[in-house]
Amino acid sequence: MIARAPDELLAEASAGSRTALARLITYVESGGSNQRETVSRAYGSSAPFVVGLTGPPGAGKSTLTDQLIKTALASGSFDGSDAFDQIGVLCVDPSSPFTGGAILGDRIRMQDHATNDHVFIRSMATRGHLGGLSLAVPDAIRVLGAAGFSVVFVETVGVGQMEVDIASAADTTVVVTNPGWGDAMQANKAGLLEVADIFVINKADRAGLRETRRDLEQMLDLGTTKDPRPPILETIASTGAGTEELWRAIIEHRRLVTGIQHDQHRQTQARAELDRVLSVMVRARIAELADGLAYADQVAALVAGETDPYRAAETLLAEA
Ligand SMILES: Nc1nc2c(ncn2[C@@H]2O[C@H](COP(=O)(O)OP(=O)(O)O)[C@@H](O)[C@H]2O)c(=O)[nH]1
Ligand SMILES: [Mg+2]
Repeated sequence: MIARAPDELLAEASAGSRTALARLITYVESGGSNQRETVSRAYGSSAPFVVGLTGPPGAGKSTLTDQLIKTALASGSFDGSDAFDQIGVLCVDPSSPFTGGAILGDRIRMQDHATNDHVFIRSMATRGHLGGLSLAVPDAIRVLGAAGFSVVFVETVGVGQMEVDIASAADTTVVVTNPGWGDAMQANKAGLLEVADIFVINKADRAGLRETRRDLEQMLDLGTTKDPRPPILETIASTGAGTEELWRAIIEHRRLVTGIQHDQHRQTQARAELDRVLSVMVRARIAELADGLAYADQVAALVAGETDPYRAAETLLAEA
């Protein structure tokens, strides 16, 4: 297959071609020169509003996203100032393979929208290049922005470093929990507090709601640095109960980051963007060094007791 040029594909994607859009996202997943070209072409366009939904498998993130899409399409930002008529969804689940059950489930659950002209759903996967999803997801968000999407939902699992990286690309991050998860949340406290702008207790139809709310409140009392304090909402995604309130809370947070917190928000995001790319480039540099003859020499010298690791590293960096 002949590789198409990113600028041509971007023009087609903006004109509504989903095939072109899908190809561009494959470019950013694959790395290399097409990724670079795609990002540099897409970067100047206005960024979409990005809502991250993160939480353990089975918490109800996809079901909730599905409900939020309906609300966003129907209500926009409620006051008529924004209509969100092009919505992107990026599903990131590194724990399940590209064709695995969870993703397939997501596809089926969101099937209503899959055939909807206003919604584009894509599962993201690493294609084995350095940096992987922590670069590909923010890049894909840019591509969607350039193609005219005004809102992008990003679904991620858990709160590892990669999810924190991805969360830093979101404007508003919703952490999805369930009743009965007090202990599980204590274990991840630092990560949750770092990323959450809004907490949701989904499956509010289940037992243990009150205890989970109390645990969350306590966690926020002790550790939140967010201003304003993240609200804790309750939803039953399977029926839609509470999802309009959740969308209102998301819109309210959006108002903050596009309003009085705008400059600070942009600074934070620009730093995070730069740090993500820098860290991938530095790691690539290390991999390159480790592949060379000089590196093998230093390993041999270490084994022979002729140097120490600091001297060895300094020698390698000086020669590079
Ligand atoms: N009882 C109940 N089940 C729910 C609710 N929300 C989602 N589910 C179910 O929980 C399961 C996992 O949902 P899913 O959206 O795939 O979770 P994800 O892995 O976080 O994306 C599905 O069977 C949903 O139908 C809820 O509010 N109440
Ligand atoms: Mg899901």
